[in-house]
Amino acid sequence: MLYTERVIKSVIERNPNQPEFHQAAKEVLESIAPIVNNDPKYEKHGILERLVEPDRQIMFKVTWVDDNGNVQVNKGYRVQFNNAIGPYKGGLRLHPSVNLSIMKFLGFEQIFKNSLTTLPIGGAKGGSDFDPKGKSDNEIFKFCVSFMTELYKYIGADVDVPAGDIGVGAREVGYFYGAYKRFTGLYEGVLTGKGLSYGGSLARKEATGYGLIYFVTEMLKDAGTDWNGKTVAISGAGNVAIYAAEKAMQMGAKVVTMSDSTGWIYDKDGVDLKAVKEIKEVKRARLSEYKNYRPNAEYHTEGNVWEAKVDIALPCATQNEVNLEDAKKLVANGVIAVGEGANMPSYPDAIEYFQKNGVMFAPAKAANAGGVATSALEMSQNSQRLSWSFEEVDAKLHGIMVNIYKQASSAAEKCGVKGNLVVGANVAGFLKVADAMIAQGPML
Ligand code: NDP
Ligand code: 2IT
Repeated sequence: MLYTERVIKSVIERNPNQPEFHQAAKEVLESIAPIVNNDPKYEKHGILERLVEPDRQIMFKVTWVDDNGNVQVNKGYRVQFNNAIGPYKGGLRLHPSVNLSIMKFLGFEQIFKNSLTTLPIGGAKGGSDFDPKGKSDNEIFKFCVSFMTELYKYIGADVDVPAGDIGVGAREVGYFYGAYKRFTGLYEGVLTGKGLSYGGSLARKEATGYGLIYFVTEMLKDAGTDWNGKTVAISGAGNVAIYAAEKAMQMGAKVVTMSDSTGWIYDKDGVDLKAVKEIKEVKRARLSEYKNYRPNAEYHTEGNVWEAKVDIALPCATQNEVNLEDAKKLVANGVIAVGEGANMPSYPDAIEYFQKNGVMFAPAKAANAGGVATSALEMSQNSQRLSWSFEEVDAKLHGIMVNIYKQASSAAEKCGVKGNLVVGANVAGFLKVADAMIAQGPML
């Protein structure tokens, strides 16, 4: 059995009941198989066995008292996967579905994504099964402080730098940061996605969504086309979805769908983003309210956004939200490109179906790397004790996304699978990390 096949088998055997982690590991290992199986140095250094085992998995109890005086208990996690090329870096997710499998798939993906950014950041992820929905501001604060009573021991500006993800935006990062500062007495860049008044970076809020559009722009350009006049389906209505929609519109596209966990909107005239921002960012309400702003739009609780006839699809909500059936619908409706804003939003058979049907496919770890890349720019600004203008950060983000596209497409070409950015991104991300691991010896 080939080296990569043996490691895939052992990942499945040694990590039972972690389907998301298996899925992420399998995709990376299958992509890099031609390279790794043809050069004995990787096996000699045990690179794959070391890569698929996190350096450390911290699991802890988070207790807090709700507004009714009841004690609540949640599970807290931080998976520090790999720090070969820089301090651990990756978001914190607050969602009831969070479990170790999801933390590990996200932390594993983050290693290669962060490598692709060309910036010095390792891979990690954390979070909790806490459900922020319907919680008061006071409850969110109490949860965040309690979470940090444990997490602060394991992080630091040069150790591990968390940020936002699902359920964690500027408000939560602020509470985490205040608690960290109180517990340690340190005023340092230990988190990114901070508010602008205390060390945050301009353009970090927009970065993942804008970066996704910059990446897809390069992919479209290679095919001789652009966003102008294209119809776009976006899932999600959170941080990534909103700013992907904003930039796509600036590029001349018409976004016709968005969704949240209770339903989805179809607005044939183009989504009113101001309304979506008010509903989701200000009121923290449900997308069903969209009809109050645009009575002619459709709101559905059945089916999903992939039913809409569009040219470009951008899944920006969560993992495994595009299955084979969805892929078939999109292809039948003439989709030309798919860009993943969320992490691992497409099932493997859906990706295969897109690729077999000539749909351009921008994989998450390349296409959504703009968020973490701008987090790394926030770290740079914090270290310098300076802050850069919006234009400066946005220009750097743009350059990084163009560079990631070049890395992924040229790696794909070198591997003999021109245009396969899944393989290209995995190979390009892997090579740098493996090189750094070999150079530093078999310590971790
Ligand atoms: P947000 O919490 O801001 O938004 C998430 C959106 O997706 C919400 O509209 C939410 O609906 C919806 N959603 C979340 N989970 C589900 C679910 N299980 N089923 C249906 N809808 C769901 O998160 P982000 O926008 O930050 O993150 C979205 C995706 O992008 C995630 O996969 C994340 O890992 C990824 N990502 C985020 C980055 C960032 O910088 N924030 C960077 C790179 C990737 P509702 O409002 O009802 O909760
Ligand atoms: O998935 C991701 O890349 C993020 N949630 C952003 C992580 C970060 O450290 O900015």
